[in-house]
Amino acid sequence: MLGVPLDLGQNRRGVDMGPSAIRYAGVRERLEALGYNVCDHGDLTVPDRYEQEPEDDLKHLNAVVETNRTLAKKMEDIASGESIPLVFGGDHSIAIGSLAGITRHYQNLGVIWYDAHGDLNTVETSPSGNIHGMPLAVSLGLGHKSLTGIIGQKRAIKPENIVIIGARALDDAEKALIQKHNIKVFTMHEVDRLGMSEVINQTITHLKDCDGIHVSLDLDGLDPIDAPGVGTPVVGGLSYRESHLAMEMLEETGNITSCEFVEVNPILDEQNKTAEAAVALIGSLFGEKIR
Ligand code: 4U7
Ligand code: MN
Ligand code: MN
Ligand code: MN
Repeated sequence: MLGVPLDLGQNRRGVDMGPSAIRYAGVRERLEALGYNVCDHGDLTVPDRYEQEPEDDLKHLNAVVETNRTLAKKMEDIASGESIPLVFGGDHSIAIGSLAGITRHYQNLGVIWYDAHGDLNTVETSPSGNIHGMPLAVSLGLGHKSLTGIIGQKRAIKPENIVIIGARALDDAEKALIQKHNIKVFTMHEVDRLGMSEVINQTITHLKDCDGIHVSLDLDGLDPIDAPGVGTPVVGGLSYRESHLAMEMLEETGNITSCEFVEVNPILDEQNKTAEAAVALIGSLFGEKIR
């Protein structure tokens, strides 16, 4: 386990407390009860928001780059062993560093992006300038060169190795990019039509040639009723039960090699409900069964 209490990839205060909230919700005990030998690497030291200069088009670029460089090195170390890296955010910009590190060990990594958003903006297309809306584009090698520089190669992830699940708030430029690169997306429309069981079956088929699969779960993929403690909630999302089913089915494949749970914001939450949902989903992704 590794916490990355970074909040500079977006505007709302509080997401830096995500790792504490997830730990407080009992993630370690949950994993130990499943028989795992848990190694907690603690939280990465991140630059403080109060010490930041205001920046215009790309907010807090240098601090986000610095944090993700450190994270990439750390992830490269953790992923090299027998262990399954489990990262707690922090905002979603930390996926830049985690994917940069993990892909040093995989030729053909698959990524499941469980999110209300596409996170496929670049500095040119971003409506907000917030880097948490850009990590998937960066992983494809698209965006500001300081960000893509972290991944160290042209692209960390191939477009055909991405599956987005739960999308319901895509910007126009993101839609164009999805079409251009033919990225597999199960929007809420497809989830409603197919059901989560079929969505996950098709996801598994889509990623069958990957040598590892990383799950990047943004808690705003869930409906705000089940996960109110997020900075960018979008109504009409994935339910708690659908999300459990998704995690359980992914666990059954035995092919998940790393994961991250991001965007938990305890300040906006209702009695740690969102962190508790994250921990329950982590339980399912690591093999917890109802029976
Ligand atoms: B998250 C947004 F414009 N697309 O780029 C943007 F709607 O990591 C939101 O998925 C990004 O929570 C949300 O700022 C990023 C906006
Ligand atoms: Mn999101
Ligand atoms: Mn996201
Ligand atoms: Mn968000």
